[in-house]
Amino acid sequence: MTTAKKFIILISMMFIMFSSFTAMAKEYTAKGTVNEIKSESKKLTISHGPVKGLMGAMKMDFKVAYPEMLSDVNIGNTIKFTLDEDKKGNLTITDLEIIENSEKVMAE
Ligand SMILES: [Cu+2]
Repeated sequence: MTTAKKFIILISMMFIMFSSFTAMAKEYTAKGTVNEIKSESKKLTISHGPVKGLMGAMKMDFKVAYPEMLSDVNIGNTIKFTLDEDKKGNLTITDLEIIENSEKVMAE
């Protein structure tokens, strides 16, 4: 086998591996208001706005990736957060930031 052929096969394999990897985890960005901080279960109850491609506006619990994230927020804070969806459809907040000027995020 020529070096060029080996190289093409290697590139193809890398591409296949990369595409299956990106297909495993999906990421979404959402906005919401913190209703409750559940330290024991590492969850935040959030009234969130519509999440494009995932779900409409509702109030629900989200698990946070790191427990420290729970102390970054206060009840009533409006936050912008990143949701990670794994293969099984489990959602985890992997990043969040408090939005200074709290705007209405729930569709009314
Ligand atoms: Cu929801």
